[in-house]
Amino acid sequence: MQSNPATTTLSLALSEADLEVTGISVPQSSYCVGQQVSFTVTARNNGPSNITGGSVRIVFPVELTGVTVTPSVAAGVASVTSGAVSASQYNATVSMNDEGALNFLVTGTVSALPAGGALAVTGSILRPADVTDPDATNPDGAAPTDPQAECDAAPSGTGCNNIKTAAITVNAVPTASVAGPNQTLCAVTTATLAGNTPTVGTGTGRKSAARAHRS
Ligand SMILES: [Ca+2]
Ligand SMILES: [Ca+2]
Repeated sequence: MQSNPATTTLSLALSEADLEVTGISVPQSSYCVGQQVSFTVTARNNGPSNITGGSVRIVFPVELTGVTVTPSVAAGVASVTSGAVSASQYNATVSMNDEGALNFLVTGTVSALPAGGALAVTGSILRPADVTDPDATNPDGAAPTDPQAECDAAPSGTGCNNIKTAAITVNAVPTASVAGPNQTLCAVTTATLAGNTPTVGTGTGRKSAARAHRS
């Protein structure tokens, strides 16, 4: 004996949000070793859905020490639920309504000259598990954890607007062997510069004979 089929209503909400790191702004063209550096990462929800539980990650090199990160609302409705610096990363959990944006002001001290003479920094924003991002969603069903893996996954393929990088120039200590060209000397730096050796050449000299004076 069979009962009549019971009817229930099931609501499904499909959430999609194009999350983007719109840029990394650096106020100074170059910095000195020992100086405080600051830069701002801006993350935005281009919508259409609101998100809760997105992740913002900022990665910086070990030469940037004593790092603090101060978030603030850049546009619309957005907030940071939690955020912390650990090793060479800052990770935050964020909520952002459609068209909301957050600024993250990063400050730290350049403790040593980084490889290549620049601090390489990266800012990224990652979707929460229940929201798809049109250019950064791995459809494998696993919860998203790696911004680059989500960014490069099919079907959108390599690249996305969720990750931005910047190279912040740090002035090298001048060396004696390059005393000639213009160099930036940092106030906290001392350098001994050798004078340039004058160019040595050969030429023909001529001596005029003194005229005898007739009387
Ligand atoms: Ca995106
Ligand atoms: Ca992609």
